[in-house]
Parts: sequence; structure tokens; C-alpha cells
Amino acid sequence: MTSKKITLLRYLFACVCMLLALNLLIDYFADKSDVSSSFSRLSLRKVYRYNGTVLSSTGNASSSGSISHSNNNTNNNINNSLALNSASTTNVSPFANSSNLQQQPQLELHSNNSLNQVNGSKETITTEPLPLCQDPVIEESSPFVPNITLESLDVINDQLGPLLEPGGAFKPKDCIARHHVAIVVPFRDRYAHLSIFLRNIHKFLMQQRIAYRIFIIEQTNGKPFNRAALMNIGFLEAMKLYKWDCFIFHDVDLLPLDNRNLYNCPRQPRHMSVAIDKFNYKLPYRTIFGGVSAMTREHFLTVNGFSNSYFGWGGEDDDMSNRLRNANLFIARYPINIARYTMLKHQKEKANPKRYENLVNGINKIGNDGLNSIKYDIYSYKSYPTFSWYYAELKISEQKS
Ligand code: NGS
Repeated sequence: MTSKKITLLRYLFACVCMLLALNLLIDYFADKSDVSSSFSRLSLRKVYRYNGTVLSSTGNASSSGSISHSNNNTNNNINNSLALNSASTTNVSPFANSSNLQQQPQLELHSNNSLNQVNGSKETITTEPLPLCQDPVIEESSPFVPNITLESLDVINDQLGPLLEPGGAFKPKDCIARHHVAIVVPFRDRYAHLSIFLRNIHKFLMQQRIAYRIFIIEQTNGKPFNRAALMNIGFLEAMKLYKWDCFIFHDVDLLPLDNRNLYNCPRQPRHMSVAIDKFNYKLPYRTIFGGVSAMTREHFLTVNGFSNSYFGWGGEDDDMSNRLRNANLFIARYPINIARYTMLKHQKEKANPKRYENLVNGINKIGNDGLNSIKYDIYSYKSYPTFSWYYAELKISEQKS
């Protein structure tokens, strides 16, 4: 081989090495551009698909829908370059390999571990079972004063994350929680509200001796907002993680104002946001079930969840109220001095002109419009320190009349 050829080969080798190094650098920086930064800026957001994975649910309450996902599903590794059709179908939970399941309150392995020094050398570990948590009993008025100044989600995650388990989960350390509560928040566009909601709701709930997790269910762009469908999705997704006994459906713009307002589920469904400052702390009408409401898993399954037919503002909560009455369930409420809320300011949304028509027909559709008919894809999932985030695309559309 001539020396010219050898020099050429050396150049080629150097070029290949540089290309490899460049590739590694690109990979390194690409991994860091996940969706968390978009949330924390509370502004322009990039949406990445969850590892090219779509979790499909074709709404079967008993099976919680079918799940399709790729084999390579690390929660935090979001890569928008993979095509959706690369997903393979299996019945394994997409969260099974993540650390999320270990964070679930289902692992109630509480114990009092104390180390006793014997003769300065030997250590013995004694394990005592923890007692069941007691609901806090607060006799006097106990105002909860929310902090409604805006802070970035990054700061809130940094401040509250160490007090929580990832995904916005919490359980008391010194007792076994009696109530396992999924807080389901239907969401779109209101990043400032989300940040204020999270900074307050955790402080409020951590004192309540309950195990809980915050589920933020965000609807993708395209179709009008469907609050009820998002709550159905929240129920089905939450049930894939743990068999919660209580579900609290919570608007992101409402903050509780009294510590006696306990976030658990009584024997009857409970309407929680009874007295809102915007309505002069008065109940607007007797059958209202909007804002914040609590239902047991059984209540929710009995009525087939919410109707999916309400696109745009209004009526979906009244439809639930009708479903409850039809199932001989009655709406319970705390008194107005306890069930007090403040509503964060926002513009009034466009009301759905078909809501009354839907309400009239609603009662005949309970059996086939709800948990058992919802169709959706989860485009993206991420476990943030203060909440579990689901980016959901509805595969149902408004019925044309
Ligand atoms: C009723 C709506 C409910 C709504 C309630 C309070 O009129 O969905 O107002 O809304 N029912 C219908 O439109 C049929 S609020 O002002 O709190 O946003 O929850």
C-alpha cells in the first residue's frame, strides 16, 4: 500500500470517529429536552409522544381498556422521533417497569423500625405494626389560607418534591391510611392555575392522614374540551396503578379554604365545592355536582362514570347528578362554613349549546355512554415530583344532530 493510500485511510478513520462523537453529543442533548421544561416555563410548550408509544383504551370498565405500548417504555425517556405504529400490543402495564408502581400506596409496608444498641456492639431491629390512621378531628373553624402567587412549576416541584413520592403521591409515615384517594384533575391550557393548585393542594392534603396521588389529565388540541371524558380517563388510568377506594374530581381553579373539608369518600357521593367565593359562598342550586366532587370507586362504576357526550362548557356535572339519582344515590355535602373554596380568575368559557338537549336524553344513555364507551389514546405520560401527567387524545367526537 502506498503512503498516499495509508494517509487517505487515516483521514477516513478520523472522519468516522468524529461523526460518531457528534452523534453521541446529539443524543446526549436530545435526552434532556423533555416536556418538563415546557411545563415549568408556563408558556409555549412542545409536545413529545411518549417514546413513540400510544396507550389505547377502548373503554371497558372491567378490563380498564386495552393497552398497547412499545417494549422500550421508560417513563422519562420521551422521544418524538419514533412513529406511533412502532408500538406493539401487550397486556403488561406500561408502568410495570417504571419505579411508579413502587411508589403506590398499595405497598403499605409500614413498620416502626428501631435500632437498639446492646452492650455497645449488637444491633436488634424490632418491627411493630403501625396503627390505622384516624381522620383529623377539628372542632373549631380552621381556615386554610392558600398562597395564590404564581411560581414556576420547577420551583414548586423542587420545594414539595422531597415531601412527596414521585408522581405527586403521598401517604402518612406514622400510620396506615384508611383512605386511598385519587385526585383527578381535567386540564387544558391553564398552566398558571395548575402551578397555584399544586403549591396549595399538597399542603392542604398532607395534613389529612390519607394516601393520595394527583392525576392531571390534559386534553390534546383539536376538539372542544370534554371535562367529563377526561375524568373517565383519569379514573381508568388511575385504576391501572392502584385500586383506589375514593375518587375526587377536582377543577384546577378551585382551592379549599377550610381544613375540616376532608378529602375522603362517604357512603353517598359528596359534592365538595358548596360555597365558592365567586358565588358569595352560596350553593347555586340544589342538584349541582360540579367543581369538586367525591365518589367511591363503586359509585363511579355503578353509574358507568360520566357521559362522554358533553363537549364544551356545562351540563356534564348535571348529567352525573341525574345518574346518581337514577341509581338511588344522594348527594351529601359539608355545611357551607366547611366546604368553602376560592376560585382562581379566568375568562368565562363558551357554553355548549347542546347541553340541555344532552341532559334530556342523558338518562336513556347511562348504560352505553360512559366508562364503557370512552375511546382515547395517551400520547404522553410523565411522573413529575408533584403530579402524574397524562396527555390524552379523545377518539370520540361530538354527535352531529
Ligand atoms: C350550570 C351548569 C353546570 C355548572 C354550573 C356552575 O348552569 O354545568 O352552572 O358553573 N349547567 C348547565 O349549563 C346545564 S360555574 O359557574 O361554577 O362554572 O357546573
